[in-house]
Amino acid sequence: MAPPFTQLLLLLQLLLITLFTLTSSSPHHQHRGGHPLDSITPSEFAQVRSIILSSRLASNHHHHHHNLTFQYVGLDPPPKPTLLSWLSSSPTSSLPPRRAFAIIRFDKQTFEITIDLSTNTIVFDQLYNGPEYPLFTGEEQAEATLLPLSYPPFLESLRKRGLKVEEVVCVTYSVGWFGGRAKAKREMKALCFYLNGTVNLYVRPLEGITVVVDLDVMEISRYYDRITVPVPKADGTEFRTFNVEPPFGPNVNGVTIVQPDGPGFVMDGHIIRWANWNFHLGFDVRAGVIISLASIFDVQKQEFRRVLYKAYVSELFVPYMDPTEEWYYKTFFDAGEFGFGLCTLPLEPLRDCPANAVFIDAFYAGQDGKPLQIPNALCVFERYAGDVMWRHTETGIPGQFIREVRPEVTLVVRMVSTVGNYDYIIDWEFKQSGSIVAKVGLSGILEVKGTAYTHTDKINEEAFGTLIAENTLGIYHDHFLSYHIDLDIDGEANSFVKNKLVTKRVKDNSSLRKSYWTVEKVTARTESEANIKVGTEAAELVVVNPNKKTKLGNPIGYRLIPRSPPASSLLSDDDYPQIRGAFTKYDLWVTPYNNSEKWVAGLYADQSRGDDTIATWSERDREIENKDIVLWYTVGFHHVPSQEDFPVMPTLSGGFELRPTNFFEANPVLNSRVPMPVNWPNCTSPHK
Ligand SMILES: *[C@@H]1O[C@H](CO)[C@@H](O)[C@H](O)[C@H]1NC(C)=O
Ligand SMILES: *[C@@H]1O[C@H](CO)[C@@H](O)[C@H](O)[C@H]1NC(C)=O
Ligand SMILES: *[C@@H]1O[C@H](CO)[C@@H](O)[C@H](O)[C@H]1NC(C)=O
Ligand SMILES: *[C@@H]1O[C@H](CO)[C@@H](O)[C@H](O)[C@H]1NC(C)=O
Ligand SMILES: *[C@@H]1O[C@H](CO)[C@@H](O)[C@H](O)[C@H]1NC(C)=O
Ligand SMILES: [Cu+2]
Repeated sequence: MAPPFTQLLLLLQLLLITLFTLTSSSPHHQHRGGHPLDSITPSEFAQVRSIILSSRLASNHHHHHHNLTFQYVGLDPPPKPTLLSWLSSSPTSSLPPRRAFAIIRFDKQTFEITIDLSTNTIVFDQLYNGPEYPLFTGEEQAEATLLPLSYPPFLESLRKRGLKVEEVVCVTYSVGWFGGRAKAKREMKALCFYLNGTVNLYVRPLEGITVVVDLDVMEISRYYDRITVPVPKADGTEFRTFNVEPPFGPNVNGVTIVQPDGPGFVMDGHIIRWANWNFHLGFDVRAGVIISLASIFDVQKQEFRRVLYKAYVSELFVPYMDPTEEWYYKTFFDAGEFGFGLCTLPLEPLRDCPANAVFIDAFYAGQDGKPLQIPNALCVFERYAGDVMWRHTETGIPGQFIREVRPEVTLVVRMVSTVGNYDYIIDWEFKQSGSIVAKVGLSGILEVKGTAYTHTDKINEEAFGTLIAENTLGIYHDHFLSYHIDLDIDGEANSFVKNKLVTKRVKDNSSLRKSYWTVEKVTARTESEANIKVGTEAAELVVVNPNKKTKLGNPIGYRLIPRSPPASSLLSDDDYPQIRGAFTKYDLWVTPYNNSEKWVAGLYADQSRGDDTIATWSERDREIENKDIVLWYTVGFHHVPSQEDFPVMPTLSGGFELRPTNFFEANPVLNSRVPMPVNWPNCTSPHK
């Protein structure tokens, strides 16, 4: 949460881009206007801006008296039936109407506006009068963080502590919601940090000082200086290579991946074709990367088969576990409040992504509606990590030694979102065997609390965290990423099946064994039957197409395999953050597809009250059997900080795999080929 947007904003202003039109040249469904799922282009952002500005300001000559800010602008994708019928139409058929959705603040009110970009008209424009608020913009946060630096009571607090204002930077935090019914002001809290020549700002908090900013008038509305805590030491907080002190770590020999003949994937507009996979790559300022229309070529059937209609991170909820005055409200919705895409920053070639990576820029609307560019926001690369796709050595046949091995080469799409202190590395990996692996890596800086304690033996009260450095508590917290996973296994009509593994007793002394386990298949008929706390029962989580069977009669399916220990919420159901982040109650929810159910914690996350979450949608307990269904799986982490997380945290990973289960008639990579020999001029292989 809470990016230090000041510097970022400067960077972005430098990057203000010249408009251009995306050109695409390609046969299949890449008509002249691109693909219907392409993200809003820079020229379209400009179009949205000009339509909205003229709708609000045209007849008014005093526009400088109005405040109009763009809190969100993104693609309003065509309804699924429209898109599917377009996909199955002839490649020359015209594109479905192209729409953008915008949430603006206009004179302290929120409006939802849908724009038809093809006809250049507003098709929907309505006031949202509820108590919840849209995403923050980077610009307003940057402005808010500067306010304390010229606020006399804050300067007085610094003077009392003997600190220099030039060394202070502030960061904005969402305020949450704690039960009041009345509509509250659109506020953020600003907390400040003491650099004093260092750069690891988050580990040097000015604990005890809280500034509340009213965003609509951009003024400090309340100020608290309640406690004085020493600023943690600067020693040991450095993380930049050129400044870290010896002794250094061991040397590792140079290593790289080379593809002298170029990458093995093709980008056709925003469609990526690689090995047996095809998918569309999109970007949204709220969700970050969006994978759509993933289908896989079935060698035996000689056709592409549909697997995934759409997948993205729908929310990232990070509640802290310190209920005291300075910390209780820290319950962040990093997608719905801060914009998981907005916090995406340029990737560093050769470090964030390997040498064979191809980089892709992303665009979003700034607060003034003008397009901004994030260069190198995404990278796509083939990964060869030395792993084995499949193998067998046969030694059982006298006189023969048979060995077959296939090395595993996969395709990865990556982005990194740095939401303030934390860095989230988001990967989507496609395997030739049909698996799609979603992975998140957590790195960056912990959100720490300044304390007087310098040794755990001295702590004589509840500390709500681990002492990870002198005067520095790493507060217990969670990271919950809810993935929207709209699988369409060979078509939309799918069912969710729990393949329960149950223990059986051997009856009637018919065997020397006393027990064994077997599979009981339970199809979830309604939403409530699908909710699962993974790990509390042994079960495979399978999405099947009940209308299609393999030649042998097994239902065609894909299963979801957690790649990290599940972690559902430990908060009580009546706690306010839990009401807002209700999706964390279960690891998995299944809903029938509904175009308006995109954000698992609600369209409006800032100061949300839990009125529009998956828990409220699912109260209807809709039928999900043999329907177009969506899985919402939470990759969760209960984070008990440890000293190794200081001053910057080594990556901790989690995720899940979507793996074919009776989808193919047999091993789909039986006939896969070993990658082509590397043709690298002027290099001789050491292996003769
Ligand atoms: C516009 O914003 C300024 C501060 O940024 C505020 O003082 C003023 O009240 C706002 N005006 C309206 C009409 O909302
Ligand atoms: C700031 O840096 C100076 C010089 O290194 C040091 O003497 C002082 O203690 C530091 N202050 C804080 C609060 O860290
Ligand atoms: C199973 O074997 C046990 C011990 O040999 C015997 O007591 C019991 O009656 C047997 N049960 C059945 C159902 O045959
Ligand atoms: C879609 O979801 C929204 C929000 O949950 C709901 O208001 C609407 O009635 C749903 N539409 C259908 C067709 O179920
Ligand atoms: C290989 O060597 C030749 C002759 O020395 C040189 O002209 C060429 O650029 C080299 N190619 C590469 C890829 O290094
Ligand atoms: Cu953490």
